Amino acid sequence: MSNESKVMRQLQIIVGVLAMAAGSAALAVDVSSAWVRATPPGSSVSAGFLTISADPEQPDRLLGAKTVVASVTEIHESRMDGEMMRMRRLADGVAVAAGETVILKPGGIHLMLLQLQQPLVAGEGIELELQFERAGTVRVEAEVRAP
Ligand SMILES: [Cu+2]
Repeated sequence: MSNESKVMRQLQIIVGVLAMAAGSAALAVDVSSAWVRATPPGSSVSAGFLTISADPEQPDRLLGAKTVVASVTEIHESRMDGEMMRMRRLADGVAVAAGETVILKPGGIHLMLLQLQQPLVAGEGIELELQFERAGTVRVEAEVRAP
């Protein structure tokens, strides 16, 4: 291989790496409107809600979440079972199809914050760390709102 073609090959590799980097940045999910319920005195559980929009070209999946204020954070779904509202854990997380928006909201899918380490006070904020299959770790600030 001549020196000139070696340089050309190296340039091609660099351009390829840059294209991959730009591509992965564009595939990030968008997370907005994150909030958690303030806790009444003596309560050590809360719930978190947020809106996830996937990239138009790529689906993603919320696999889990954590926050320093709770020892355990699970993904739950509420559903009516006759007259009873029941919750179940979504072990496979939450799939978000390409170009779609999924809203975690009261009465539906939510983050369950268990074994809270501190009261959640309305008007304050906590950081949520979300784990996505493709986008990786996404950190958002969640507003604490009155229940
Ligand atoms: Cu729950």
